[in-house]
Amino acid sequence: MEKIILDCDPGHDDAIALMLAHGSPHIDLLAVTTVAGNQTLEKVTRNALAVARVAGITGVPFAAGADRPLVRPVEVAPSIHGESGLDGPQLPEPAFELDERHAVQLIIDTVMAHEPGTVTLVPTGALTNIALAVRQEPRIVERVKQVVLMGGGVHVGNWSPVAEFNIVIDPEAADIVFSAGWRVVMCGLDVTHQALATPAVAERIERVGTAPARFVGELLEFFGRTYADVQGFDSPPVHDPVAVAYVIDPSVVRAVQMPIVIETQGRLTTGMTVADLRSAPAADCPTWAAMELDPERFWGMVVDALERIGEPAALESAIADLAAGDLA
Ligand SMILES: [Ca+2]
Repeated sequence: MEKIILDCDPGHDDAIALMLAHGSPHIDLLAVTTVAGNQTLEKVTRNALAVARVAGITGVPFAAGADRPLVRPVEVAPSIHGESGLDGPQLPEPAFELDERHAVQLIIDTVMAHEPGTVTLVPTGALTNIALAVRQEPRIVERVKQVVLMGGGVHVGNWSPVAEFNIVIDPEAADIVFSAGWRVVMCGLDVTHQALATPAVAERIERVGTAPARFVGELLEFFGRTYADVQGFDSPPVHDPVAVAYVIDPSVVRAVQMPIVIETQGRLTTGMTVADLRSAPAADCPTWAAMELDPERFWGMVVDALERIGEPAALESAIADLAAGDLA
C-alpha cells in the first residue's frame, strides 16, 4: 500500500483522481487537502466533500488550505469547470465536517507522524499548500517519499502557449516545490493529453452501472463539452488521475529524468516548466517528467476503482436528501 496525501482543487479530473485513490487497493489515502485553483477555495472544498459522499469516503481527514496563490491574485477556471468548479452532476451535501486544521498543518502533521520515506504527496492543483508546508516545516522535504504532481509540461502548455494552469497560477509556489531537492515526478500535459476520455472509455465507465460511476459519467459529459468548446479536443484529457495512477504502478507511464525549473519572471513564459534536454541528467537529478501513458491500463485502473467502490451506503441518504430538497 502506498500512503498518499491528495492536495487538490476539485475540479472534474480531481474528483476522478480522488475516486481512483479511494477505490484502489494499492493506495492508503491518509488525508485530502484543498487549494484555490479551478474555483475558489470555498467551492473546491465543498466539491471535495461532495465527492467524498458520492464515493463513500469516511475516516479520512479533509482540510481546506490556501485561498490564494503566494504572491499573485486568484485565477479560477470557470470556462473549463463551470461556476461550481464541478458543474454537471447534482452535488450532494457533505456527510462530514472538515478537519479543524489548516491544510498546511494537516500535511505537516501527517508526514511527520509516519515513518520517513513512506508518504507520497500527490498535488493535483496549484502548489501553494505544498510550498507553504515546505517553508513552515522544512524537515518534510527529507521525510516525504516523493511528490507526484499533475502540472506543467515539457513540450506543451494549456493556459498559455508554454504554461499549464496549475503551475502558471502560482509559479512562485511551483518554484519552491521543484527546487526543494525531494524527488518530483511531473505528470504534465505531455502525458495527461494521452488520458483521453473517449466515447469507448465513457461506455466502459457507464457499464459499471453504479451511482458513483454515473456521477463520473456526468462529470465527463460536462468536461468533454468544455474541452471541445474551449480547447478543441474531441475527447477531454482527464489529467489528475494520471498522478494517482503513477503512484499505484509507476510503469503505467514512461518517466524520464531531467532537470526542470520554473520560470517565474518571463515576459511571455511565466509558469513554464523549463526542462533541460541537452544532455544526460546528473545521476542525482531529483526531477522526472512522465512522457508516455499506457491509456488502456490507466483506464483499467479507473474502472477497477469504480467497481471496488460499488454502491456506497452513504449515497442512499445523500439521494434522499436531494429528493427532500426537491420537494421543499
Ligand atoms: Ca486539479
